[in-house]
Amino acid sequence: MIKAVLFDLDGVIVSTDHCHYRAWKRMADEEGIYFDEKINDRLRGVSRMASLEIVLERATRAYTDDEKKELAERKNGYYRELISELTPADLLPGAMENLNKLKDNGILVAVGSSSKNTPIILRQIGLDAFFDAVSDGNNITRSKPDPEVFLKAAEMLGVPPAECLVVEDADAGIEAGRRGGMKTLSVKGAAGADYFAPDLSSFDIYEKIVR
Ligand code: B16
Ligand code: MG
Repeated sequence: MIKAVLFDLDGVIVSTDHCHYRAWKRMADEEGIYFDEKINDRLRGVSRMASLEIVLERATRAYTDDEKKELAERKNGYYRELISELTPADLLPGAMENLNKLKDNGILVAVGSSSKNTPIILRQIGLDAFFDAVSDGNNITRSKPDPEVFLKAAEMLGVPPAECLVVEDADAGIEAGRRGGMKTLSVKGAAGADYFAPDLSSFDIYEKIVR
């Protein structure tokens, strides 16, 4: 029944949360905008410009569109500096084991990420040639919770959505998978999924769901 597994990147395969946090925090501090970990949690799975709008909820003045573009670019520059230090050791526990087991059993694997930095992150963690398809922030016009990123991944693989499983750490990502007509597995407590796992180190996707 399940022929392909579509993995979210940030929070499922690798954790760049702290990199996003430090980059947004540096930009917000420079602008005198209050920002903390709790606000950062709301940015999980959300596109860069939508994230900026959340950060700017605490701003004390309005920003023009050009200024917003500059703020997003500045944050991304800081973020790029931080992710340039990622290595394969930053893969989240259980991610590689699950990916290898699925592949070894003939299941297709893809990335479905909101991040425009997906190609850089995959290169840093040594997985740039691993996946059967990569759908990311560079090939979509609508961000999660819209299903576009996962529908494009399924299309690249040539697998009907109903035969795909989406693995996500964000509520927006689970909603995207569901709206795309896919089965969903939540890690780290994302809400609304068909299946739940605390993290991938204690969960064998092939044995528990696919097989
Ligand atoms: P970028 P995912 C998402 O990745 C992150 O969770 C989210 O925090 C970030 O704002 C978004 O990518 C866009 O990232 O600025 O690199 O394009 O969880 O969908 O893999
Ligand atoms: Mg994520």
